[in-house]
Amino acid sequence: QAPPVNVTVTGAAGQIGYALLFRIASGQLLGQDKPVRLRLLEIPQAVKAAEGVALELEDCAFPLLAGTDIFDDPKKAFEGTNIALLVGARPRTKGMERGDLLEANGGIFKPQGEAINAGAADDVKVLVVGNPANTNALIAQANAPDVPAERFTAMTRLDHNRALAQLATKLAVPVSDIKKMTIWGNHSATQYPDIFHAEVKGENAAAAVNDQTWLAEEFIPRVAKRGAEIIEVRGASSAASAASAAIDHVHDWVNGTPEGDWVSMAVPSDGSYGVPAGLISSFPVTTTGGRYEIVQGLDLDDFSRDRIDASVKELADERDAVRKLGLI
Ligand code: NAX
Repeated sequence: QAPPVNVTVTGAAGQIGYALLFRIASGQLLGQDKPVRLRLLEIPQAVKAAEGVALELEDCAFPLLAGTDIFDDPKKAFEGTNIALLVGARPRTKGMERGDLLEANGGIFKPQGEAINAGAADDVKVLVVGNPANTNALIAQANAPDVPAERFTAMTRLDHNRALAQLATKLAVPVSDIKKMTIWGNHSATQYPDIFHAEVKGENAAAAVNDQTWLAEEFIPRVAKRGAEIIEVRGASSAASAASAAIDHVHDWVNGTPEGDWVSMAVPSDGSYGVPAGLISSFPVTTTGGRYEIVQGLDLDDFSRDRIDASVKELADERDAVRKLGLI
């Protein structure tokens, strides 16, 4: 058997962690031929809870799980790590301004970026789930100058999957009939789920829907605000669906996207589609051999352009704010 792949998960005792770790250990993250060793990072107060999760992981007797180690020190947690899933973050609490939120998360993602820089494996791939995910990824990346910038990504796959599900319901087709969905911009309410390049059994999805009012007034806001809808109905924020999207994101990054389809990932912009270089913004990407490429050459009409620009502007504002705070 191959040597185990080291997977570090932060916020391991949280609700996404609880939905994520068992799927990683069962082989769904990397594949059924890839043993994994889990490295869990938590804050000291939550280490005991993480130990409880580790006991349960043990009780699953997963054949692919080579072991679980628990840390409260990022330097140790990221030592030798190949895949880093940064889930733990500082949530927004009542009365907190955006600047306070960015600063509090800077206190988490700056040292984690430094720890990745210092000790991660040469092939490390990083996915940031903890919000504000795009800007937290930017902070980590800026503090890991020796790691190639493109290894830092943020999660918009949950938004992508939500968009697939909403469109499939609207057209009364299975989700597997839909290809080439795209989420552009920030993982926030300004994100733009784009069906103009999506296909339903090879036909253009926007043409198949043929309902601009539904698109602008139902689909886009419902996808963008689905997180709030889940909180309202479930009484807690999305956890299993977020974990599932994290599995999809890393799985496809490592194992490749199928011919004729793409996925959405927030990745450092290379200037494609007028998104300022360096911003970690969501794009349509294809992956092969463990590398991703931004899909090129898509035409954007004014409707799409305006929405992408608005979301990208929000990302630029967040970047400026964390720059002022000295975090990048
Ligand atoms: P929980 O509050 O259940 O768990 C977070 C865990 O992180 C806690 O156990 C906490 O002790 C730990 N933590 C805090 N600071 C840490 C640090 N410095 N190092 C290590 N661990 C630390 O939150 P959960 O529901 O699991 O959500 C986690 C994050 O995912 C949140 O920031 C949330 O906003 C974000 N989400 C992102 C999504 C996306 O699509 N990108 C969707 C789902 C989710 O809202």
